[in-house]
Amino acid sequence: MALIGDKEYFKGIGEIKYEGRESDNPLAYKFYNPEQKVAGKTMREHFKFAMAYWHTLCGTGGDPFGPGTKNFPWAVSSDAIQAAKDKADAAFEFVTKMGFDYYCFHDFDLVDEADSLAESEKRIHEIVEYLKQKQEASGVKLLWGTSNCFSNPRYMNGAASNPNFDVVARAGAQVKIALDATIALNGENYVFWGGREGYMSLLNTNMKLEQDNIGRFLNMAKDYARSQGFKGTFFIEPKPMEPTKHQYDFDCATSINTIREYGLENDFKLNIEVNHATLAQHTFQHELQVAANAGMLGSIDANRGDYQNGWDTDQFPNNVLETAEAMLVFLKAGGLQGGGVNFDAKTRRNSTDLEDIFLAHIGGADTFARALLLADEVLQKSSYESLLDKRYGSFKSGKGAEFVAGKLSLNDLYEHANTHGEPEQISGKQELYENIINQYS
Ligand code: XLS
Ligand code: NI
Ligand code: NI
Repeated sequence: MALIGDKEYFKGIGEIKYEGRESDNPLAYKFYNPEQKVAGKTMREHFKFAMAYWHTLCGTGGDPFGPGTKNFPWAVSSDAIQAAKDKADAAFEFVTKMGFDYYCFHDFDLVDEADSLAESEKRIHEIVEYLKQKQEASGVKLLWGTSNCFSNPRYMNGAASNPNFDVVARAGAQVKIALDATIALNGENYVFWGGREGYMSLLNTNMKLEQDNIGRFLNMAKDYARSQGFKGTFFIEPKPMEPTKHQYDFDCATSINTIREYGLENDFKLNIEVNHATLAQHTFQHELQVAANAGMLGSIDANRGDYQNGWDTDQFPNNVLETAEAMLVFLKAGGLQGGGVNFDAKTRRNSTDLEDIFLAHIGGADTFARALLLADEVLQKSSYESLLDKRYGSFKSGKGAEFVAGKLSLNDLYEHANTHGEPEQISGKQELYENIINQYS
């Protein structure tokens, strides 16, 4: 591990290896075997696991009731650039030790925002040069970049949807700088999560203008990035609420409408987060399927919520059966288009050992790996596919096939119904499907 010199942050932890489910080494993969092939691709290729800079390096555990609890040894320098370099060293040491290939960031995860736009841009340039060297030395790549246009108080009324043009322009400048950074680092994708793009009360909101402004803004960003040679995919990351009451990118279906309404369908796909899906009262697999149906299954933010409360708790994935249902959709859709599986997840406030960050990511990777293996077995060995096929068998021949081919009129349906009597009762067999998933777990 040539990268890591005397400045090792995660001391006593070496490279995390696959040891199989019999291993009792907590710092080893039990199911994630990067080179193992599943459905024609290695697990490494299927997942493209990524570390989220914001949670892993910046999130010290503060909540509305108290400050951070975690003392990160890379967060000590009072010099912004030095602190940013220390953080980058810790980031690359972590990703390398995990055996992951990717990381993701917001602009101001990399380095603290300065007092002026010009100084902030200078800082970003400096840290991007440093990251370039780190990428080259380690082979670690940038899955996506994004811009934090929601934390600074100037964005309290939104960024691209702000009622004040000056703020919209400021957000534009920030996105331009973040795009430049992403392109300079060969970022494979660029994400728009609509932080405060939404509203709290319709009384003071011109929704039509705000949404049209978002459409204009996204088109400008896309045109600029393309003019700079960016070849990757743009993602919208849906979320129904938090921080605003009504977010404009509520869920996948809503975001697909935004993409189509503003003519972005050739450049944009979706980045789907588990906890955002459940906040929208959907399942994660539902959201993946909606995206896949539109050819927009781009990337995943892996985490999970909590059954007993209703906010974005961003916990690490650990529910194999639920993830397996998602992996069924994932495999049948042929995987992700351009993106990967980014752990947008944080350890709990009282998980204060540096080791916990490793344990959390190992658990997340193992959950996805085990779920992928389970889903693949179900598709290969069980009657699942044939059951599903049989359920829709009436559309394969006769009038059903003509209906699917668009050859029937409403009158034809009327004739058919009149000559066929009461339709036979056919069970949906949900419990049988559920038992099959269980059988292969
Ligand atoms: C917040 C979002 C955010 C995006 C990136 O809920 O998940 O972290 O992934 O801006
Ligand atoms: Ni996210
Ligand atoms: Ni989130």
